[in-house]
Amino acid sequence: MSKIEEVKAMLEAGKAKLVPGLVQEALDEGAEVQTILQAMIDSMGVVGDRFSAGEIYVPEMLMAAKAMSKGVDVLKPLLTGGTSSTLGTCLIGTVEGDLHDIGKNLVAMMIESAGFDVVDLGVDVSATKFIEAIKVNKNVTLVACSGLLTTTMPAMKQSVQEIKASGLTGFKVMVGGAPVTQEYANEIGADGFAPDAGSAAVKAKELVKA
Ligand code: B1M
Repeated sequence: MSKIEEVKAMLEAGKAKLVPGLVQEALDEGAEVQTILQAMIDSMGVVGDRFSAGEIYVPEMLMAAKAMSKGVDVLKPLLTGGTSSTLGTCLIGTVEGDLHDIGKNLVAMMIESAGFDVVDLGVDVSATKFIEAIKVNKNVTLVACSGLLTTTMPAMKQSVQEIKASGLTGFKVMVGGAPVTQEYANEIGADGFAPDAGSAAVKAKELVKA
């Protein structure tokens, strides 16, 4: 079994103590950072499929998520470059009712490395909390809303629409997450959408420079 296959197997088994060491070993053997990251993202897909099939339950999903986070911690210094921040502040959060944060954390990391100061509002972020954060943080140029559940897509819509109706200006609003599409982003009035963390960083720059 290759080192990356071992990372995948241990992540899918929720072995949070073993995954970081295996990720480091994969790096030491010369595996590309993006290859390891993609392997871990694929494994979370496997975990989701097993959950859908009733083979595992929420605690196992949670353990896999913890293992993924620990693995990402090893990659983080290699994913984020040393760009000095000049593009302003990006507020990011997972929308109200939604506790998924792995994708949001990856997006935050990539946006930070693209040259933004990132303020992470965490998970279960209401429209009101987004708006308050726009008011209290300096030079907010981007608000990024993540959502993983179809049931919380209305909360994403509410956030985007309340932010837009708040009268506050000087920033763009971007959305993303597994159930979100460009069509949905257009429908709810977001300024931008990206399907993954890499393209989120590209889109973020594009939006604030426009
Ligand atoms: Co949940 N969960 N979960 N879960 N979970 C999913 C999302 C699900 C698809 C699993 C399944 O059924 N197959 C399903 C949603 C179904 C649906 O809505 N259609 C689901 C469900 C049902 C639930 C619960 C309701 C289960 C229950 O309680 N019965 C519950 C809801 C809790 C809540 O939020 N209120 C729940 C709970 C959990 C855990 C807490 C156990 C855990 C999350 C832990 C954590 O995040 N700290 C968890 C997990 C781990 C998953 C899966 C297995 C993995 C998610 C993940 O981290 N993926 C997931 C199955 C799956 O994704 N296939 C599942 C890896 C991550 C890197 O990808 O987050 O998609 P992702 O992010 C990507 C892109 O989406 C994009 O870039 C990222 C990186 O490339 N992206 C953006 C994300 N945000 C973006 C923002 C952008 C741009 C791009 O711009 C702003």
